[in-house]
Amino acid sequence: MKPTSVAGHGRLLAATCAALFFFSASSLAHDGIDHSKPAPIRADSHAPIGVMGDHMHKAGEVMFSYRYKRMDMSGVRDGMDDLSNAQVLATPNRFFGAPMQPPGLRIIPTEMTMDMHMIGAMYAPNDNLTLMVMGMYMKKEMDHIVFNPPGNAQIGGFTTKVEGLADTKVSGLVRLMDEGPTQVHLNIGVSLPTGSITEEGAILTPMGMRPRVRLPYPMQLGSGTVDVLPGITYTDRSGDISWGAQAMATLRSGRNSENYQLGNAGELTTWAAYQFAPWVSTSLRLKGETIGKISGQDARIAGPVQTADPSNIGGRFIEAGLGVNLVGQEGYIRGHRLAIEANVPVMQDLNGPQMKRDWSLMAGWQYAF
Ligand SMILES: [Cu+2]
Repeated sequence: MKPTSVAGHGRLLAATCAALFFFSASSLAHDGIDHSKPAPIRADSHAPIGVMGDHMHKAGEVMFSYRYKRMDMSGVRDGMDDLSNAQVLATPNRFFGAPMQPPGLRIIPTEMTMDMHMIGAMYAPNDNLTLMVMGMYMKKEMDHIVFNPPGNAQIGGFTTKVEGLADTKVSGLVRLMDEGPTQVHLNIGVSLPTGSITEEGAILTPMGMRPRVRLPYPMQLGSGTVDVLPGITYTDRSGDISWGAQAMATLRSGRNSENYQLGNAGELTTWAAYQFAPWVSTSLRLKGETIGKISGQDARIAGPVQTADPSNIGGRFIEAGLGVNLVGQEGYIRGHRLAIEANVPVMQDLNGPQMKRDWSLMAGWQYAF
């Protein structure tokens, strides 16, 4: 554009054009965005998909999400030491002395898989509060091998399977700080005991019988207690790099109907993400976790197997995760997010003989409007 008119008017026009040019040029240089398109949505404005309650919404916004998580476990470890079958069989049976209970463990879990389907909704009644609810449907499967009463011969194996609704989480995210990219909020939640703690299955005993019994603690679907879930989340970014951290606890209240309480748990996670373009970011995450032992005992859970002993639960874990976040920018895919994250244990120090974590994978879809 060029001013073409005479003297005074010309100079005014020239100044206006120059100002307009500078304004648009500087705004282009600043964010590199063509303003004829809708503003970009950043893939890394959400944490890696494995982090829950990481972001808040603006007043009136609603978000729906679906997450799928698969977790695989195998082998047996006590503390930091892997145990051979012979070492597991040499472990004293807590229930020895009761009818049909041999002195040592005779059933060894070999593999466990968990499949979780999580449906979530978020709603922000105002800018400083986001409400969140998450329901979960869970499937668990555990393979075992069984040894005869002296423990010198394997007599067979069996698999137990359960599936059903797990516990339901309801939380509120309360904004503490909103300084440009620097965001801090409190996570205040409760877990409601919608998951069953009386799941049963058929097993094979060392005597070769196949009774149907109450399954051990790791095969139950819920905690049976109302659990309080306090936490705090920090997120930040600079240019194409974003990062965050979250501390979360699970505090059990009282004992459940079967007279026990799962251990309290604490989790600390931190991540960093790099945005290649607004629609795609990749992340690296570290997670530290501590899970306490069970207090009390379900009188209907007994057997020569490590999982029936309420002191063989939990431990200390460090996991590393690699993730990808995608978000649609235009047309009908605008605002739809897809994300995936894989986690592997870096360290696991287990409370008594338990199966080891191998890996977990989470994939999810999210859409806000
Ligand atoms: Cu959301």
